[in-house]
Amino acid sequence: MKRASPKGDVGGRGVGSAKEALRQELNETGGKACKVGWVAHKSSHSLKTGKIGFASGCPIPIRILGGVDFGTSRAESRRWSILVLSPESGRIMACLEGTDLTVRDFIWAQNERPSTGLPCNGDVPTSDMEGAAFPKVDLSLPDEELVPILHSAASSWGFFRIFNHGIPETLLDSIATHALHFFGLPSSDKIAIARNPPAPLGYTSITKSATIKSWSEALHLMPGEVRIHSLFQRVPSFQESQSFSIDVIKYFSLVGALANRIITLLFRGLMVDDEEIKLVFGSIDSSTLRINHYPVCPVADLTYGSPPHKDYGGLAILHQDEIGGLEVLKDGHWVAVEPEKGCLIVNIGDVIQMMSNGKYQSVLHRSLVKSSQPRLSFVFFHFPSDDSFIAPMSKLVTKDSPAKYRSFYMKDYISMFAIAQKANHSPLLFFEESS
Ligand SMILES: O=C(O)CCC(=O)C(=O)O
Repeated sequence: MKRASPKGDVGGRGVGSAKEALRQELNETGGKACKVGWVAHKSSHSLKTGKIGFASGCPIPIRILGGVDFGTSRAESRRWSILVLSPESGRIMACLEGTDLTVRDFIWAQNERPSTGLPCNGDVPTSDMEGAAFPKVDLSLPDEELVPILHSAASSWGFFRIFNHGIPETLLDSIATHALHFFGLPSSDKIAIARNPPAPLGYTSITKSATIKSWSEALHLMPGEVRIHSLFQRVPSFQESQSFSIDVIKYFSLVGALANRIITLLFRGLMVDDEEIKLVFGSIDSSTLRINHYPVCPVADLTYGSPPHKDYGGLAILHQDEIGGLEVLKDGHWVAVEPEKGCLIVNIGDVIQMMSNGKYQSVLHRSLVKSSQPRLSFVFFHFPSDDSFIAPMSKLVTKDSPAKYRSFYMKDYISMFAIAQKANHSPLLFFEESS
């Protein structure tokens, strides 16, 4: 195979001939030549005019599909985009614009890849543990029946599915549709609201998250009509921003109430009074919504959409589309959480682990990406407000079960997050009694 230089000398073939060349390749090799084609292009203008180029830095087999004149500017030639083409149709399935990265930047070390996984004790890792029944909870049951069910699910798995949760399917679908339109905008539009940590709101591009090698882009939102409206005003091309904002505001209110109900019932299962929980989780003002978009990935088995992590807030409630990719670590095995229409997925975060004095555990989870389809998920993270005082609940601290954690104000805990993230652990580790 001929490798073209970054200056692009392969001669400006159009999309039609590129598709034809790809089809021919696939025919000749019995469809094994390549799963996806990688090409670089200069700008969306050259894309529109049908000029596509060559691959670079790609560790999997590459086909030269066509050529493009990269112009004379060096800077311009470095701002490549990555296109993923369907081998069947030659159709463009994903386009990551304006990135200096190569696919290689997303590849994890051999022993950290999804197929090798985390502690599997030498067993062959599996994404679906035989006999493991991922808990599923019907929230239409009366509270007194739910208390032991939720207690059992949270104690054994730290993760569970919920249905009959009261959030309309139409609202979930509408948020997903609007979000996909947002992610479909040119990156130059999306980065108008680029998130600048510690600022909590905004867009994170695949480029920005590359230090932790996540094949994902995300939109981070917080409650507050004015806050959300003014954010989207900065993206005029996002024409449905108003209806999206209305959906998001409605969702915050519904999912926030849902999270509070679940947390209250979980703590009832530990004999903790509702009022004590309300003091910490009564408001959703510090909670966030992260909408994750995982584009089609040509090195899906070598990278993650979201690498193994625990959630450091209180409780998370996730909605995923029908593609699937979420996996939870259970007894040393990664278990796939299959998508199920109408269900949401709940997991315990570090703050609830702390308040329950370790009775409920925050569990490692990860999301995988696909080489054939993009995926969308959105996660509501329920955080206590910054001035909340967090401590193991007094009823759960006894002579036989001493406090495992030192108390903290939420703002102090959050301020440790950046340091903790660099060391790849939870800020909770700083507050363990033994440390
Ligand atoms: O998208 C997923 O399946 C998981 C997302 C997640 O864990 C996160 O955003 O923290």
